[in-house]
Amino acid sequence: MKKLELYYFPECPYCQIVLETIEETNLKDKISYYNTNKDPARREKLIKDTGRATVPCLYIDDKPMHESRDISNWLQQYAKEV
Ligand SMILES: N[C@@H](CCC(=O)N[C@@H](CS)C(=O)NCC(=O)O)C(=O)O
Repeated sequence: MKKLELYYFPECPYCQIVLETIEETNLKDKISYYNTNKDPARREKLIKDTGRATVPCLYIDDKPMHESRDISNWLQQYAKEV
């Protein structure tokens, strides 16, 4: 199993796309969630790691992946493997 951490905030439509994919793929309980609007330390980490505060960002074994489409595609592929 990989360590999966989603940096997001619920008002973001791109995050909603990723959250829908998570529902569809039954990966909900396999991911930790950090709301960057409510967690300044996580927001700062995101900026430090990636140079921007843009969400969604999925950390896969501590490596950040941006872009909702890329994240959704990756999750769909991963769900077939676990
Ligand atoms: N192309 C990106 C767009 C993501 C995006 O624009 N996210 C907005 C929230 S809806 C955001 O994080 N804005 C804050 C920022 O860019 O610092 C994706 O599909 O993931």
